[in-house]
Amino acid sequence: MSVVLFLTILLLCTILTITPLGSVLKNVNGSTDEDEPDQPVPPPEEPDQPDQVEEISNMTLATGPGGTIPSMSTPGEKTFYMFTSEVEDVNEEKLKIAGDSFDVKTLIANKGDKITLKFYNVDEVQTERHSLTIGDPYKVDIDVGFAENKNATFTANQTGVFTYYCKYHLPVMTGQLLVLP
Ligand SMILES: [Cu+2]
Repeated sequence: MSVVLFLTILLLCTILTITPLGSVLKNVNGSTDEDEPDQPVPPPEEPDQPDQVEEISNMTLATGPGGTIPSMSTPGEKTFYMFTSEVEDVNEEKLKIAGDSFDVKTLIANKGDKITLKFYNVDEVQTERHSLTIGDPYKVDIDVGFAENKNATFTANQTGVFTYYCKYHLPVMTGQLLVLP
């Protein structure tokens, strides 16, 4: 009888020692179970990642045939594309001003930059001329008729703020060229 009792106690002790281990193991598993709910969170992000890659690849296709995204800033060079623009609903007779403007109203460059201005007359009125003119010291005068476009290139040797304007639509059709030191 005492042997049976001893065996029973031994069995109970074994169960008691194993059970905490089991629960510890369960806790370890439990902690990974807790991590698993986080794992379903990334899957919603995963569909986004292909979209981002797609967008970037589209940008790459749109901007660079070499497959890299160009920085669009060549040291010492700046190219500006400028279009004529029209402010809608300007009653020119009542206000005594034109509704014309440049689409870009501020140009920023560094001293020494080789600046290229590309000016496009996109005015719907066929008789309307526009100019992109800068006085001293740069002496730029691009004059374009209907659907024309022309370029001008100069070096920004002098710092300061310089007004550019259209000879035909003063004083409203103006902008500022800022040349930083
Ligand atoms: Cu003009």
